[in-house]
Amino acid sequence: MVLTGAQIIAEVLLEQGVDTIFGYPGGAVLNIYDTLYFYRDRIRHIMTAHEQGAAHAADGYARATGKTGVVLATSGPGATNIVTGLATAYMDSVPVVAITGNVNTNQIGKDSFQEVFIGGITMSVTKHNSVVRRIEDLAPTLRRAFEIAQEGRKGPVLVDVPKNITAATIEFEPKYAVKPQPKKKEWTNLPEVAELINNSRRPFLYFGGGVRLSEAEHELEELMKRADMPAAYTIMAAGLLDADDPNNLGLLGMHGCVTANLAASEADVILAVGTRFSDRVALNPKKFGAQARIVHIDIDASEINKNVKVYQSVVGDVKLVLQELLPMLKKMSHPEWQKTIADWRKHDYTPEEDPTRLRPHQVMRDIFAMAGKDAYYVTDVGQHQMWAAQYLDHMAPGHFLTSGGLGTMGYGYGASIGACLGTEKKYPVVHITGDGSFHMNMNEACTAVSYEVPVITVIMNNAVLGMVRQWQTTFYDSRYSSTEPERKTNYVKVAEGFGAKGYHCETPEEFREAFAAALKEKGPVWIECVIDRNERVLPMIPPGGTSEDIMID
Ligand SMILES: Cc1ncc(C[n+]2csc(CCOP(=O)(O)OP(=O)(O)O)c2C)c(N)n1
Repeated sequence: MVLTGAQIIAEVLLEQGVDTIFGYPGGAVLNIYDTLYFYRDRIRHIMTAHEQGAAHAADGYARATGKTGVVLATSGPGATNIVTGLATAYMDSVPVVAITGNVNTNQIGKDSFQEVFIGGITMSVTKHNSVVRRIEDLAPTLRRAFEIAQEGRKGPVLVDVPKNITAATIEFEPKYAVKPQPKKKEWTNLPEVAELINNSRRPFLYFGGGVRLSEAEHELEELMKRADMPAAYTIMAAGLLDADDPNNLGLLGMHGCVTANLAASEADVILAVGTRFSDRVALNPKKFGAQARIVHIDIDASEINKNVKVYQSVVGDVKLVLQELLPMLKKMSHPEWQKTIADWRKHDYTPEEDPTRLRPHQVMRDIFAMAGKDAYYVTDVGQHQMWAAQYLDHMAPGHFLTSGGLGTMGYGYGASIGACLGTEKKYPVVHITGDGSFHMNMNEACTAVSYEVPVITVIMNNAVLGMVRQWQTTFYDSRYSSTEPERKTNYVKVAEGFGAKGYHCETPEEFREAFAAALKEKGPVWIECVIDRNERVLPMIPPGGTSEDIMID
């Protein structure tokens, strides 16, 4: 059948199983939007308040469903508005396909109205991108974009489509999309890796988001059990382990648990799985795991020896590698190592309870107790993000959504909307934010209202840019330069202005009441929690530090 470029885009989306996309219209994508009008019963288009929100929504949708998220934006400012969303997805390996409109091919390179070279701009924050210059390339380029987004290490791909290409016509042949599957390889050094683990007296497992992406939670738990291997994780894997598992040492790195960081320093073998030794974990890459032989298992060969030099490496899908490794491991027990760890645990940081005011760890625990394991928890960036990672308990796999790599303030609301719509509003979605971050994305409340998305936003209002201010307290002699903005925002009124519900809470009792009411709402709710501006995220290791530099007060 002969179709226009715009129709081909819609048809390829359907081929790929896409039923929801996030975007914002404009001149260069008018043909696409006109076509979407005719496909509206099969492709749901969610119009956000801002293209950045749409990009984060596509990301949240992808993280929550495992499918590829799709964002559509017009040329020029529409395209540049999605850049932060793509960079966020890129850093956290999230499969997203971005379709941008552009000026007609004969206007490219002439500083035409709303022209930017989005391919150049996004080159370093996408796995791949292309400008479609001929109608015959449109369907294959789009299909390939979906493959690349899901293949190997997942990530965002951008396809830029000039307006005349969306109007041009060509014969279109439908194809069945096949989702790329992880590939088995010959991992010849697995017996050596197994021997290292079998002979270790102080083994330590450190894992990240790759475990979730390859759905290897079961294999990971099996490994911990069989090798009696204490484990710690990055923020990308927060909530994957049962909090009561005796081998769960908690978060690792800058704001990680004392025990986890000490264990990394004292281990004789470190198995790093689906992770990348980021500077938030290997704060001092030369000293990270100084006493250990390090084995790195990761899908991306370019991560091997990038930040930390390792003794052995296995490049491949984490689940498949672990499935082969497990039968080679002996059933071990390490009573001495476990005793040392138990002693360290006594020094782990525990904040004090206070029933009269809102303390961050209590709020997180109350949220988890009321929303439960199956809720989705989505954060913005700052102290509240770390409190969420530290104190939310054992979540269902993939139910903790956070901008780990880029640290994007403003990620949370869009991502929450994407997660909630992607999962057909089946689970509570709790958006945990700070007052600073929320001022970057609260405009998306209108999207949540329009589409009746029942996201519960908990605003941890310390009236300051808490995380930056904490650094100023610690490293800049408490000179609070531009971190105390003295905003006068009345969250309850603003929520109501958007057509949402708002609550203001100052005590645990008020919070629990508001949260219980919010869980019953059909639309978005904001709950402002007033907390002290001097609350800090502890423990903390300064950049470049080691476990010797852990601060707990
Ligand atoms: C887009 C963006 N701009 C700036 C920063 C730097 N930054 C990191 S945390 C933070 C403060 C966040 O404040 P808030 O959202 O109120 O959270 P809190 O730390 O108080 O919990 C800032 C400014 C960032 N991460 N992202």
